[in-house]
Amino acid sequence: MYKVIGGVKTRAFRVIWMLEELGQPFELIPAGPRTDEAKAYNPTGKVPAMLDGEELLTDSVAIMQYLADKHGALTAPAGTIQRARQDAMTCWLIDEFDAILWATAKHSFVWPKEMRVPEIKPSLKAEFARAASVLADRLEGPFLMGDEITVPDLLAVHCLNWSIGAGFDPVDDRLAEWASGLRKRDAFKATRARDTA
Ligand SMILES: N[C@@H](CCC(=O)N[C@@H](CS)C(=O)NCC(=O)O)C(=O)O
Repeated sequence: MYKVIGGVKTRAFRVIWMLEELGQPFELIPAGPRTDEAKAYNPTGKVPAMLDGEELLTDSVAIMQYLADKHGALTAPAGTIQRARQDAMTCWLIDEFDAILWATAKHSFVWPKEMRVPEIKPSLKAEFARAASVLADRLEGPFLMGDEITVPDLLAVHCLNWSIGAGFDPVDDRLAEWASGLRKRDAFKATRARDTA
């Protein structure tokens, strides 16, 4: 059985959501970022990490894509043009969504006070809003890559939820509507339910 190290208030949410979508059983080992529990698995203290048997995997996006490939769902097959486009979308989301949110977190509470530059936050929020409108313009089907749900859908919705929690401005209505459709999925609800479990 898979073992996920982390909690749903972190990027581990993405991995748990993917496992729920795939219907794969897993054990959740609660561990906050940089805690001794996290370091017992991943020396950097970063979460999520995941054990597949004896093998430790790190980085939420790498783990999501590994699971999708391994179970042959929520992804285009490797070596196809669709997969290259899907991976481009994943990379774009890391650059334009995740990195902006993470920079905001670092300047809010992650870094020690003396390293924070709060004045940068309005600019990061504006950059995120611009990226969100670009994504809204790119929405073509029920999912980011068209008719099928894929890894970038989970990544993008997690980032949008993170942006709401971080007090960013609401995104374009088209994007909000698409995200709200994804939040109705049983796998999403099961993941969220772990927050209060
Ligand atoms: N790119 C990594 C980032 C992991 C990460 O930074 N996680 C945060 C919690 S969401 C963390 O563990 N932070 C602790 C630290 O940076 O020291 C991923 O997607 O898994």
